[in-house]
Amino acid sequence: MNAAVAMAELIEGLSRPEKMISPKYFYDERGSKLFEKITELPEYYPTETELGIMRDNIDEMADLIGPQASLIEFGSGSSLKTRILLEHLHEQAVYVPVDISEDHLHETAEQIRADFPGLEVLPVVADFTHPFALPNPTVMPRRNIVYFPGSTIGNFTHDAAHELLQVMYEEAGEDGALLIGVDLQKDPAIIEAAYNDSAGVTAEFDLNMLRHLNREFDADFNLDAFSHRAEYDPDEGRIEMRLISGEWQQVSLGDREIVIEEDEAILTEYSHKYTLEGFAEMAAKAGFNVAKVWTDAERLFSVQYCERP
Ligand code: SAH
Ligand code: AVI
Repeated sequence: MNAAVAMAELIEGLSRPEKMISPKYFYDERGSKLFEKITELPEYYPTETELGIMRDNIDEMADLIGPQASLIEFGSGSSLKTRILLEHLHEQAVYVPVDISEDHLHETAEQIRADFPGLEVLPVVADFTHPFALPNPTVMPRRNIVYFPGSTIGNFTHDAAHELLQVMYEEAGEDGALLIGVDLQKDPAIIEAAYNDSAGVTAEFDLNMLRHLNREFDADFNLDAFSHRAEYDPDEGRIEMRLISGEWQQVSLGDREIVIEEDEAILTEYSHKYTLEGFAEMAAKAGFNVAKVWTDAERLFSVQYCERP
C-alpha cells in the first residue's frame, strides 16, 4: 500500500474519540511469525478446528470446487490450510495467495512452489481492503475460487465485511465461488481464553503492532508502557482487543503529535463470531448463496461454500 495513504489512515484512526489502529498493522515479518505461534497455542481453538473440518470433508470440497480451478486466497499467511486443498483438488491449475506481509508471503510462496511442482503460484502483495489487480495465469482456469480461511472475515465490522464479500463476489466471477472459514458464537469463556493465552503470545502479537509502526512509520510509542486486553462483548458477538497505555505519552507520527493519556486504550482488533444464520444473511447481501456448511462436532467453527446464484 502507498505509504502516504497508510500514514493518513493511521492518523485518522488515532484521531478518533476512541483511538484505533487497523489489525492489518499486526503483520510485519515478526507479526506473521507471532500469528503462526498463536495458531499452535492450546487455547487458540480456531486453527486446529478448521484444519480438522478441512481434513474431514476435503473430498466433498474438492468435488464442489471441480477441476482446473484458480484458488485466490485472501490473507494467505502461512498457507497451512491451503495445503490440504492443494493436495486434493482435481488438476489444480493456479494458486494466487494475496497478503500484506510481503516477506512472509514470498517465503511461503517459495515453499508451496517447491512442494507442488506444476502448480502456477502467483503471489500478490496487496492490502485487500483497497483495489488491487490480479495476475493473469498462463493457462486459463475453468473457474475462480476465492478462499478466505481463518475467520479473518471476523476482523472486519459488519459493514466492512459486507464490502469485502462484494469484492470477493466480483473476483469470483460468474461461475466462481467462495470457500470461507467463519468462527462461531459459543461459550464466551472459550473465546476469551483464546485471546488471553497463558503463554502471553497474543499480548506480544498485539504489542508488535506498535513495534511495527515505530520501525516502519518512524513512530515512537513507548512499548513498555502498554498492556494487552481482550474482552468478549456478547451483545456485539465479538472479541475486542485493546492496548492500554499505563502512562501519559506523546507519540510522533508523520507530522503529528498524538497524545495518549494514562490508562487510555487503543482499539487494535475486533474478532467477530457469527451464528450460521447471521453469516448467511450477510453473504446473501453480497450476492452469495451459502450452498454448504461444514462444522466440527462441537460447532466451534465453520467452513462455508458460497455460490453465486
Ligand atoms: N489465512 C491464514 C492466516 C490468517 S492471519 C490462516 O487461516 O491461518 C490473517 C492474514 O491476513 C495475515 O497473513 C495477514 O498478513 C493478512 N492480512 C490481514 N489484513 C490484510 C489486508 N488488509 N490485506 C492483505 N492481507 C491482510
Ligand atoms: C487473523 N484473525 C482471524 C485472528 C483472530 O482470531 O481474529 C487474529 C488474532 N488475533 C488474536 N489472536 C489471533
